[in-house]
Amino acid sequence: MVSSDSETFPLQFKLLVAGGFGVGKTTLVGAVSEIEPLTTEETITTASIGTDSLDGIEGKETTTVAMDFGRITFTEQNMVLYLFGTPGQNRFWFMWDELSRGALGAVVLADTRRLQDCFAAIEFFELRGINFVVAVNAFDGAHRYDDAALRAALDLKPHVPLARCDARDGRSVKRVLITLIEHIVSNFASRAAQPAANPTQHGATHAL
Ligand SMILES: Nc1nc2c(ncn2[C@@H]2O[C@H](COP(=O)(O)OP(=O)(O)O)[C@@H](O)[C@H]2O)c(=O)[nH]1
Ligand SMILES: [Mg+2]
Repeated sequence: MVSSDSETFPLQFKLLVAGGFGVGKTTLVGAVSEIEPLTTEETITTASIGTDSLDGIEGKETTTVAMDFGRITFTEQNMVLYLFGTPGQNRFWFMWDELSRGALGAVVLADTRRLQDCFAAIEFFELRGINFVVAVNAFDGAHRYDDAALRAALDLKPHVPLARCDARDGRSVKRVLITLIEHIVSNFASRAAQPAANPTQHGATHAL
């Protein structure tokens, strides 16, 4: 699926970065983007205090009003990923459908101190059949849970990858993105391998 011929035009994919307010979406996009991330951060004003919960993220001083945008090139794979950070606050839900148009997959960032904040994002992608991985962001002082406990708490389907990351560390974020791409590729492959509903097309399953 991914060509290694650098002469050919790169494969370009749109990916979303979702999760609750203050979970590290802007940080993640900024850590890997090779272009100056296009963000629309605003200082948290007294107007948004009370609207945006700051419990557990008292150090946060800015908020993404619209979205983050970044680009990352994987030269060897001749692949370019475009990252779109979704606004975390509930009052921006109306933008999600528009943003997710044409998206190949998503990273749902989770903070173990406020796991419930990513439930809405998980449900959104499940309902729309958009492939996603959950990446637990390693905040200082946050309790470390094992995978089984996290999967149970998030009610994650067994096939959904669960990753750990530090959103400030580009290499860590790249690993999450690669996990997502591998998940997408394997889902496409297994869907293509499913026996066709029409018996006359049965031979198509052997094409892989
Ligand atoms: N310790 C730690 N802090 C982080 C990490 N990711 C983000 N932060 C901090 O958490 C705060 C919120 O991050 P931000 O990217 O603005 O969250 P967003 O609302 O999801 O875009 C910022 O002060 C970040 O510096 C992380 O992996 N570890
Ligand atoms: Mg942000």
